[in-house]
Amino acid sequence: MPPPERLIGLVGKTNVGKSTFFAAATMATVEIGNRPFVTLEPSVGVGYVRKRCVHVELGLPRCDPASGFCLEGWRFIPVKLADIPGLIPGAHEGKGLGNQFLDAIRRADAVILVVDAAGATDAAGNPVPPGSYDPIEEVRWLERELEEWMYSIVQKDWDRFAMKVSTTGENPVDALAQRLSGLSVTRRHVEAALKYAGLEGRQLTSWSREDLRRFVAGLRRSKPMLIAANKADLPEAEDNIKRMRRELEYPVVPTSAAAELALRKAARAGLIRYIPGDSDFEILDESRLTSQQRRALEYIRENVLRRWGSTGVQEAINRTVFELLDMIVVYPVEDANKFTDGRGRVLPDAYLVPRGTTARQLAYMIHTDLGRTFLYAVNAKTKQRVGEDYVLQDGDVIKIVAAAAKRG
Ligand SMILES: Nc1nc2c(ncn2[C@@H]2O[C@H](COP(=O)(O)OP(=O)(O)OP(=O)(O)O)[C@@H](O)[C@H]2O)c(=O)[nH]1
Ligand SMILES: [Mg+2]
Repeated sequence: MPPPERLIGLVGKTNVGKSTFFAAATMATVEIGNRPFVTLEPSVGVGYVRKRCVHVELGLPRCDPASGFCLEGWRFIPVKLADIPGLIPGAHEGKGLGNQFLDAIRRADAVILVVDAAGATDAAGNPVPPGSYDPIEEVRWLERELEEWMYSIVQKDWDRFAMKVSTTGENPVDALAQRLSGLSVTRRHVEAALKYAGLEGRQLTSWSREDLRRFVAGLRRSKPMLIAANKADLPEAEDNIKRMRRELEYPVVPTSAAAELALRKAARAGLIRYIPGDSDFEILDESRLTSQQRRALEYIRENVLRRWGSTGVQEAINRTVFELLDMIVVYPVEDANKFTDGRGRVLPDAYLVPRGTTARQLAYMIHTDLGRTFLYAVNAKTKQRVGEDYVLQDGDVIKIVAAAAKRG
């Protein structure tokens, strides 16, 4: 069984382009519209990180991905994305669509906060002239809404929980991690939040409401977050993005989800050659373009690709996975000389695993039996044997050798 796919939640104010980002990244069909609350239910789809494929480094002519795909030497490895209905200030009190659907990000490993960097929508998501609304203000109240949502989950039955922990003498860190595992909060996150709140070593029963709030503030920070400064194609976005980069404590990636969606559609229709994440595209057949299509493509080239280097959608996903979640890519194979699996497929699997994963842990991800009967691994690039504690490096190609079993 391959490692669980990472889940990235797309969160933000209503009418900022979350569904457009989702549609561009997954090529799924979802409703998009310039008014508040178009999306009513969360949906999950498959997007991809983009990385140079190891088949290029190994001098192989091609590879055979079992999932995802490889385009001109770029390997696209699946990650899950969740498109979530939009928020407005007061969502935690039920305003707009409320915040029940934030439950969709409970299991999210990281969040891309999609923000209208052009300020073209007011706090309630109504269209206004670009430049009218401050995206930094948007980020600040979104943080508050996320925190209120988490608080409502954490404080539920708190007194009884605190009492139980104190009477059973359970380790509070373990108890909290257990209690919050549904928020994909781990022991490490709990420790960081306790430290942030200055509550290390304090009895849970002695916490005041204020203490609990500070703890939740710390917890919110444990959900890694990146800002997609969307609508970056509009001229009003430029100064806002500069300010956001200066003032916000999150990575800020300028994006034009609308441009990415248009480019992917044009590529799929065979009108242009464009690999998601590229800094330019190539028109394949001038004669098939309407003048309107040509103008739209020119607009994207001038206002997005030349200005920002790419549409930013791929960069936002890549940085979320590789920087915020600190994942690396490893390629398990069964034949360390041919770089194939048992069926002769070249480099079929590209696993996203946390940095620090060992050879033995990788074996377990492939198959529990393989983990149990692990003997040693072979680094297929160097043909060297490595032991169970070998820490995998980004781009490693690894063969696992196990006892008895034929597999490996
Ligand atoms: N200029 C510009 N407009 C965009 C961009 N991305 C999305 N839009 C437009 O913004 C509007 C809202 O897009 P959606 O993707 O439906 O927004 P949403 O955040 O999913 O909104 P709700 O689901 O209603 O909360 C649409 O008119 C999109 O065409 C962008 O990068 N640039
Ligand atoms: Mg939507």
